[in-house]
Amino acid sequence: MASRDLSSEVSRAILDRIRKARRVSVLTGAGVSAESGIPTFRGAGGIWEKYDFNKLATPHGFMENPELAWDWYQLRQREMMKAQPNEAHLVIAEMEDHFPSFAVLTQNIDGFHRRAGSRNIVELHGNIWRMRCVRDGTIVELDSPVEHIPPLCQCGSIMRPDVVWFGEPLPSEAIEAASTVARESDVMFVVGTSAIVYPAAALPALTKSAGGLVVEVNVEPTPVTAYAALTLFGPAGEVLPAFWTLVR
Ligand code: BJW
Repeated sequence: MASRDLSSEVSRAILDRIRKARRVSVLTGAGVSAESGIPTFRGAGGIWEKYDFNKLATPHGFMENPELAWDWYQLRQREMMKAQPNEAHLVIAEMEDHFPSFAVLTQNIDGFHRRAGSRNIVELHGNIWRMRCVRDGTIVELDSPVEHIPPLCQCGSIMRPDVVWFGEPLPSEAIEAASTVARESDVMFVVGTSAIVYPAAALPALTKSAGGLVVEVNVEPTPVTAYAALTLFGPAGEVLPAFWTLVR
């Protein structure tokens, strides 16, 4: 398939700013993994159409029925284990070698950025390949889907996925690091996020208000579209490689 030509959509001034940028970040959401076959949360065919987030992605829902939540996380671990990072993850990893300072700020828990070769990654919503004891906070790293549901800690308590559910604070070091990166970014790319879940959704506005350039990649408009210098509409796995060809 011929790659998309974006030359008429991107101004020379924007290309110049990106080429001269020293500090660059990429905020990613579920849309960046969509072409790997991982469903997004919202919109047609999204996870929340089929599953009730109150039961699966809140601390209260989990404690009411840990088996139900773990069944769902085990299913997702199996899907994510089988899937591969796509062209968008790979181009984002390639970008890291091009700029003096570069960070991936991801809301995704799938670990695909690391698998694609990105190194400086801030995971805002945790990681599906870690679990945490609900009583003593012991962390266990996983390299394959959980076998027994619910998994138990050595202390006898239930383990939970080490992810951030609604109503829970983000890990303070992650949101602090991401906020600093956002404020200092000359350019932030915002890729495949609906940009409605806070506090991550506020990061592009930090870049913008500090004088940085916000460039969005999405298949549809989001709240970021209103203030981005440029939105490239289309699947990230097609748009990002074509865009990177123009910049390099
Ligand atoms: C493509 C594409 C392709 C498709 N190419 N693009 C009002 C104001 C402010 C805040 C709140 C409020 N009311 C409630 C809150 C708080 C709440 C919140 O923001 N709610 C909003 C929904 C209103 N936030 C929280 O609760 C957070 N915590 C918090 O605020 O703590 C405060 C606190 C402080 C001190 C003490 C206690 C509390 C926590 C949020 C946690 C979110 N967790 C989840 C689940 C993670 C674990 C898991 O995966 O199992 O995180 S929910 C889900 O949403 C997941 C995602 O990371 C997150 C964001 O979604 P994302 O990634 O943007 O995906 P989608 O599906 O929404 O969008 C996909 C996009 O891709 C779309 O735009 C598509 O068009 C696009 N796309 N294919 C490019 N091929």
